[in-house]
Amino acid sequence: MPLNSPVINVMVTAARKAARKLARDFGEVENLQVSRKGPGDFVSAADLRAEKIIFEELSKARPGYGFLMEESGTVEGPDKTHRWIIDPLDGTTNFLHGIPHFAISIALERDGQLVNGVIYNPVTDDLFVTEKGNGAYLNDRRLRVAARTRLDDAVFATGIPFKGLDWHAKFTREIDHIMPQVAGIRRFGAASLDLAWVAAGRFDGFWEHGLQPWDIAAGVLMVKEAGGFVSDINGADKKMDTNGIIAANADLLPHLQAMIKKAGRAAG
Ligand code: 2AM
Ligand code: CA
Repeated sequence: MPLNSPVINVMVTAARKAARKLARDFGEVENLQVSRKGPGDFVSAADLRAEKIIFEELSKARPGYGFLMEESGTVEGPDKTHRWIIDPLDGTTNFLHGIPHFAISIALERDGQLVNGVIYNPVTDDLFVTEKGNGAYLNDRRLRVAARTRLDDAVFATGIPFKGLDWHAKFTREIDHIMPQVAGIRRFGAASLDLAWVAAGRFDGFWEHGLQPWDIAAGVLMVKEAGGFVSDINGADKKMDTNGIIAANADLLPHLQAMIKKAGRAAG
């Protein structure tokens, strides 16, 4: 891994340690598919266990840093300049269903700016790492967003709103509007990996409403360090505390933003 600063090593060590447990638990989940009760409670416990492993590893290596975690929320530390943003299991629905597409996502903020990110898929052993100013890597390969400029050629990833959200109709309009203009649309179910795959040039772009900081923090830096751009869902500067995201290369981002805006206007 060409990025091997001390802090990256700390993050990778924590991610790999949690991943070993998560991968074993995933094996068990595959067995539980056929049980009547299903794997729900088991998965919640696996999620928490992974978060605890990451929390303990990072606390040991960098005492005093703050935390924002999907399961345990905010933990303030005496060091107010650093904050870890952690999703111990992104793609929970996939994990629950035995679909091998999920990841651990860890980002580090310094003075409110993203400075490091690690996204790790324990099943494929894809390790994405990034450092502000020093690029983004998948294992040993430097990442660069795709160079495609034409919508006709573009494959975009998105997130289909799940149960309990109130923008299903808006999403349907977006699909109606965007689908005929692009080569393809994909829905894989783990936002951290969607962004990592934009960084890797696999997807030409990604949009999703309603995402939380832990879903996207590492991925946002990954995309930027691979030469891509991100905005919030309205096309404004992406802030960690606003929901929704659009990511793509410099040519396609304005097109994707415009299509999403137009679909929204169609609602009246
Ligand atoms: P999660 O797996 O950590 O929950 C998929 O659309 C993206 O939305 C994933 O990154 C997923 O992260 C997030 N998400 C949040 N709440 C969700 C839910 N109830 N069902 C599915 N995905 C959810
Ligand atoms: Ca998540």
